Amino acid sequence: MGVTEQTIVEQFPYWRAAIAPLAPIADMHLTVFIGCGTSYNLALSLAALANASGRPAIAAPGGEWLTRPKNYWPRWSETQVVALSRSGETTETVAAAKASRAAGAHVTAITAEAESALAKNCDRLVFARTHPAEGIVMTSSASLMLLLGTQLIGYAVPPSVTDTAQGLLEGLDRRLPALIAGRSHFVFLGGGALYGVALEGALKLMEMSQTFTQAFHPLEYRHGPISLVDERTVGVVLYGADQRDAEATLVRELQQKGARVIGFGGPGDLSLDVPADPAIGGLACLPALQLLGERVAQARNIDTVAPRHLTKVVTLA
Ligand code: F1P
Repeated sequence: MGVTEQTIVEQFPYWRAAIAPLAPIADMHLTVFIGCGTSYNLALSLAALANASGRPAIAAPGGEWLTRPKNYWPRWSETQVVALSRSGETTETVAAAKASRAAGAHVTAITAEAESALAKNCDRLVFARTHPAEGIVMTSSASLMLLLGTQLIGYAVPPSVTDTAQGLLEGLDRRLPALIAGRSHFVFLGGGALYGVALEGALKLMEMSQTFTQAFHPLEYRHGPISLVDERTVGVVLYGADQRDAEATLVRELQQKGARVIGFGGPGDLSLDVPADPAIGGLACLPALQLLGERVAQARNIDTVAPRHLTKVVTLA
C-alpha cells in the first residue's frame, strides 16, 4: 500500500481523537469561512451547514477575502472569520486572517499545525493532529478540518460516523475497478453542504490522477455541462436527503447517455447507503472520494506522493 492510500485508510483513529463537543461560534455576526484549495472547498460546505443551523455564513477563498472582501459582504469589518488551513502557512489565508483581525474581526483558526503562523494570528485555535505520513495531497486533514468545523457550528458528530465512513470507503473500493475501467471524465454532483464535498472529490481526483474533473450542483448539470457526457463518463452523485427524486431522475438521464454512476445515498450503477444525519453525510463520504482519486491514479500509474506541479504549501513572496 502506498503512503497516500495509508493516510486515507488509516485516518479514522484521528477522527475518534477529534470527536468532542466544541463551544459553538457566535451567531450575532455573519461568519465568513475562508481557505484555499481543499480548505476553501471545506469552507463552502461549512458555510452551508452553518446557514442550515441558523448561523448566517458565507465562504470566500483566502485571497479574495484578503483583497476584495467588499465584493463578498458590504459590511465586511462586522464579520467574524473562521480560517481553515492544514499547514497554517498558506500566504493568502494567513494574510486574510491578519487583515481581518486588524479590522476588528474575531478570527477562529482550524488547522493541523498548532505552532503555525495562522495558529499564532487567531483569537481561537481549533486544532487536530493528522496522520503523520500525510504529504502534498490533503486526505485525513481535510476530513478532520470538516469534522472540527461541523462541531464548531454546533453539530454533535456521533462516534458512529467513523464506521459509516469506513463502510462507504470499503463498499466503494470493492466495486471500483469495474466502475472506472475505460473512463476518463469524472463529474461530481452535490447540492447544499454537499456541493463543497463534490468540489473536493473533483479536486482530489484531478490532482491525484491528472484527470479532467468537474463539480456542479446537481440540477445545474443539465444547463450545459451535460453535453460532455458519454461512455467515458463516471458520475459521482452525492444525493441530498431533500432532493433525492429529482437527482435520481437526472442520474437516469446520465446513464442513458452512457455514464456509469456511483450514487452515495441514492440510485446508481453502484448505490451506497449513507446511514448518517444529513449534516454529516458529506463527512462520511469524503474518505471514499479520496480513495477514488487514489485508485484512478493507480490505474494510470501515477504516483500521488508527488503530484505534478503541486507543493504542500503555497507561499507567495
Ligand atoms: C491549501 C492547499 C491545498 C492543496 C495544495 C496547496 O493548503 O491549497 O489544499 O492541496 O497542496 O495548498 P492549506 O492552507 O490547507 O495548508
